[in-house]
Amino acid sequence: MSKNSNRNTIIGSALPNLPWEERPDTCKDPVWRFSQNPIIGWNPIPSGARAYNSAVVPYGDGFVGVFRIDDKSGRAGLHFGKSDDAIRWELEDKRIDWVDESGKPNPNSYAYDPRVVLIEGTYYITWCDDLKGASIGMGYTKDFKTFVKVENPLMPFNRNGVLFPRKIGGEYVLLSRPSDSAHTPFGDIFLSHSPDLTYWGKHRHVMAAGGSGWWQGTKVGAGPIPIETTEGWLLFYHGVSNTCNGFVYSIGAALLDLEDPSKVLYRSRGYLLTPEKEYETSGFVPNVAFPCATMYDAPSGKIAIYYGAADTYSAIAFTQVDELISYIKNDSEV
Ligand code: BMA
Repeated sequence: MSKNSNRNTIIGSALPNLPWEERPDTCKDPVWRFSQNPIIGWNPIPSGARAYNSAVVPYGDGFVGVFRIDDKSGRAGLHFGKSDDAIRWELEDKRIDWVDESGKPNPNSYAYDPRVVLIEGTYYITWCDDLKGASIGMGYTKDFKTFVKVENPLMPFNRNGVLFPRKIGGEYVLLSRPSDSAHTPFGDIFLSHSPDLTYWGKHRHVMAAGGSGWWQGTKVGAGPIPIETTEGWLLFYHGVSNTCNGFVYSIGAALLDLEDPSKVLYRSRGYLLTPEKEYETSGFVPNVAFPCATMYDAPSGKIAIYYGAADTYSAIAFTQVDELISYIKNDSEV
């Protein structure tokens, strides 16, 4: 498949100003890194030490994002950022001030690994929140000025809450990864349904850690918002392997059934990206590649994957949807 092919595989909008770089001739892989990585380094704002595992979306003529930034006490919080090109980011020094639905302050004690999705005119944000332990936090904004925090959708312990970008069968659908209170040594991806984004049920198992590939043998967690394609929901996820030097976080992808996304149609047997570059293998937590967002240009099938590297840096990788899907299908293990 030529890189400029146009099969309209992605069901979505055009984004002609998507950051993009062609695959270098020396690279034969379906996913390749941006040559300007990392795009955000140590101490990106006066109050913050590290900005990573963050979510970005197109907004107006440019881009905005909700960034995980660890402050100089090490505590994680969420900050707003904006950019003209989705590469150079202007990050606010102050954390997002959450309010409740009546406008009263509704602070959280910590917050990390945000995802942002536009559903029917509202931007929903999910993150790992503190509900007497790690749980899924949820909020929304219409203008990236007022941020409303709503009820936690699921009980602790849980992480990696990721909403689908539209209702499926008339209901909202949320991926999550039930966990424990610390650095969980297990974890499968589940999904839950809701008629109203408040009450969640009809929980289904989606995919387990393991398989013949050791890179995802310990745990898996949903990454960016799934991308709707003619071949199914394209879900990038992180897979974790346990080594004598700790966990290693890599990136894989799966295709889920469009009508029933608890059904995995295809799943990459090998990883698509694993920590290799110094900004991935060395930092606050070495050997972590953790994707929380993608942006795409539907007509060309170009996808930019935003990932956190070594719990320190923000980085971008690229892929082309048709090539990626045929790669996954050719070496799939569900
Ligand atoms: C997970 C989360 C991520 C982090 C990863 C590696 O449990 O806390 O935020 O990137 O560990 O440290």
